[in-house]
Amino acid sequence: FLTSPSDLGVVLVGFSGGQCKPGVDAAPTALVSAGILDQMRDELGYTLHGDESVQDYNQLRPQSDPDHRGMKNPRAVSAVTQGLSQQVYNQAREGRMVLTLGGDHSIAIGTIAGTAKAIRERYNGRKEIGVIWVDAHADINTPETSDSGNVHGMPVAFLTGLAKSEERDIFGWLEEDQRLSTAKLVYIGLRDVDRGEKKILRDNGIKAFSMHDIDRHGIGRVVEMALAHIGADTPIHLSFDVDALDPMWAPSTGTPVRGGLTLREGDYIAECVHETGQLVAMDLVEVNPSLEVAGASETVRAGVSLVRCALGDTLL
Ligand code: 5AB
Ligand code: MN
Ligand code: MN
Ligand code: MN
Repeated sequence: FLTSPSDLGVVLVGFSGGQCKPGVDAAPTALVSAGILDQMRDELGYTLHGDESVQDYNQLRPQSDPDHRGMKNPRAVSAVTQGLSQQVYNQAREGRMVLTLGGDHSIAIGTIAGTAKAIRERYNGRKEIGVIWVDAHADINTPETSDSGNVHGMPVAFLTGLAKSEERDIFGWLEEDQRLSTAKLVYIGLRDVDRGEKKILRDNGIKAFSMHDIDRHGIGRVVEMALAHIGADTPIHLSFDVDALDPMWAPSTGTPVRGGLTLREGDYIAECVHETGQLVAMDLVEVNPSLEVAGASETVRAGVSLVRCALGDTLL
């Protein structure tokens, strides 16, 4: 599905406005300092494209940004994700794999909108992307079902059109060719899903593998079923929230939930997605080096490992 398989578009997003805890904007710098881009170049052999200096997207604050339908920082998150959708689209349009390092998970509104549009164009509207969303959370609240008002808990609702907006400066810019079908979405790792979200998942028949499913079937079978749901003919965008991992492996994140994936299970998901040859884009989000500082380097290392596995690092 990639026309230039050894070219990697890199998007570094220092942004924290989709939630309330400062520090998640520092993740791209921490990941780059840990050598993630050097490893992509020197060990995995990619040619890198895009701005390798981290953009401070927190600067992009509208003059006035009052809550809207309960959403916090709605115009800021909208402006950042709209810009990102263009940036990711520009890279994907060249046939490159696109790697985005966040930032909180609200940024996936932009990254997935960008790949969705690029893939539709590449196949003249005959193909759409599938998304594998690896997370402790479903991130499918609408502004109305959300208790927190944090947009990082809503990206999937906006991307699928389950949440819609008429205001151009508050996600009204999202167009049909930037959207994701609920049928082409699959979750792995869920264990903290809000009541309203459970109803949305049920009502729309969305495929989801919780930690319970992983305990029952094992990670091998779950990944097999998830990939079968997406289908071998479908380009994949992998959106990986580091909080899918158990806090034992990734303590430095804004909304940790115990009982999660081991690092090996996370790496295994990423390796299997790579093996399909269908991966066209990956997000790594929600690393917050300023939380649980003792475990920050562990969390960063876990993030580097997940990206390496998804982009083709092999054990043997
Ligand atoms: B994350 C919660 N469902 O909507 C909400 O980390 C948590 O991107 C969202 O997965 C967690 O605020 C968002 C309670
Ligand atoms: Mn999460
Ligand atoms: Mn998330
Ligand atoms: Mn989180």
